[in-house]
Amino acid sequence: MDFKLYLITNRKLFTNHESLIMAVEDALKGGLKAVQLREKELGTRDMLNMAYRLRELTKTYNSKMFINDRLDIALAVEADGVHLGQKSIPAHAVRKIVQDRLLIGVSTHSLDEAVDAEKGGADFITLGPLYETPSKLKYGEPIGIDAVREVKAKISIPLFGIGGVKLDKVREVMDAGADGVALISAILKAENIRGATEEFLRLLK
Ligand code: 3NM
Repeated sequence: MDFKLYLITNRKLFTNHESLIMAVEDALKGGLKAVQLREKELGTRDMLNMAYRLRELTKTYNSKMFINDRLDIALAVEADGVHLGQKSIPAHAVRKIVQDRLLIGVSTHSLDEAVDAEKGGADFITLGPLYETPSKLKYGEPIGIDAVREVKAKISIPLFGIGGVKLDKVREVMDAGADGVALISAILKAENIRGATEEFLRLLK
């Protein structure tokens, strides 16, 4: 994986789609090289339109783009990859369709899920939530930083720590053996999105 910072979108933090796109562009200007369009409960056509916009932008800034859950949209816009949840079509089924055309990321929350993702042919995983997140109910209780060490000892694909990762947690996550961090609010809720992105990238060097 040629990136260590993985930004995930959430349109609910913005008043409209355009301001989300502009926020992602600010992060790209700060040097972001991987973004995941994760827009649950958005209509297929709206999502496709956003994905096209993001594809254009990520090409301009030489960044990878992943689409959450929707393999059809990932294929339609020629994304770099698809990011699967535990309820998505599983990695092995996606691999059969796309072979090496798309990268496959999988969200995992335990050692078992991580091992399964690797067996299924995932290229990388996110593991979390490591820390408290604003939407605790959605992602469950924090699994803690030691989970990173435990999982890294059992898998060989890259792991991105996720869930409540802020600037002051980066060192701890990387010291536990993670290959990078994945996050939403520490960048998308920042006053200065470009500056926050630059700061994360500096710490991840
Ligand atoms: N997935 P923030 S935690 C999208 O544990 C997501 O799989 C998680 O947002 C998981 O960086 C999470 O604002 C939320 O905490 C990440």
